[in-house]
Amino acid sequence: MSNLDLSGQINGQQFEHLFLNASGVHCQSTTELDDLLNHPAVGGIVTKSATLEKRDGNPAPRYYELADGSINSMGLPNFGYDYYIDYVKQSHAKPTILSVAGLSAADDVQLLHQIQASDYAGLTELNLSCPNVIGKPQMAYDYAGTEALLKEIFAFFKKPLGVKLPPYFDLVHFDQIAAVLNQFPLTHVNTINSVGNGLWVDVASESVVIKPKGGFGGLGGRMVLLTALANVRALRQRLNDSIKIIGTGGVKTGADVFAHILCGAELVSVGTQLQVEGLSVYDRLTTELSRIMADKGYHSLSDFRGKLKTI
Ligand code: RRO
Repeated sequence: MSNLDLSGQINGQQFEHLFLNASGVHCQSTTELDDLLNHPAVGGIVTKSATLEKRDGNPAPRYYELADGSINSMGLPNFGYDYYIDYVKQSHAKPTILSVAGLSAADDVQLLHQIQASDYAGLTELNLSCPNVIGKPQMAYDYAGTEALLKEIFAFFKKPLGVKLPPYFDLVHFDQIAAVLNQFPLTHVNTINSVGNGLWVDVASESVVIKPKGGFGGLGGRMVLLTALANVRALRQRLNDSIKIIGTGGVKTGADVFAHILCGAELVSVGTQLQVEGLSVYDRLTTELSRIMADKGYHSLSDFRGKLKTI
């Protein structure tokens, strides 16, 4: 099992191992990012989405673990752009993805100008899908707005850039977002962000479980696996081959990882289950995935990537 090839590539950058963290989990501080990079089964890291200035985020409690996943309304707590660009500019043994999230389209443009002007040469990911900033809708649900923003960005941004997308739920919406994204030289899309604005009700206390926004928050973990797989699959069927897909959402077992790859994911990131289980989740997932691949006689992810059968 140890000689399996679990690698993937984005924009020619080799990720020796397919696993990443999902942005937001174990990636706010440099210590957490170092932990991830030092783990042998982690192929690379994604930073917490950086805003122009440091933010404390929403009031606690703002993350709650459910039997089958999680609900969060963190509100973009992060140490600010300077902190994360300093980190990714250092020399690391594995690829880095700098996630950025403006609080407005103008902020997005400014963040990307700063990256363009820096000497960072790695991957950047623009988060178009944070569901938790009060009063700020998720940009990627506005197709015309996303197109206009990407047009403005690619007029000056010449470095490798991908986007983080929210989940879509209608086949026409997959067509619409793919038609926008295919106009641009994106390196990748990362799909899905949390399923925005769910609500958990604790019946015993007759209460919501997180404080911000009256209890509404983004859903993650196993309960979103089917939505995540649908988004990976539908986008893989529609996007240019050059735009790779990072599959995010609902991964709890090696079989879930296998399913993401079958749907077309190049790499797979782990969010809620990393929060629940800690870094050892990557060892378990590697063992479980490797066993499935060995049983099926597969040697590399490319043996089955995107090869989901239909009936
Ligand atoms: O910080 C958050 O509340 C957050 C972000 Br930026 C995001 O992209 N997705 C999410 O579930 N939470």
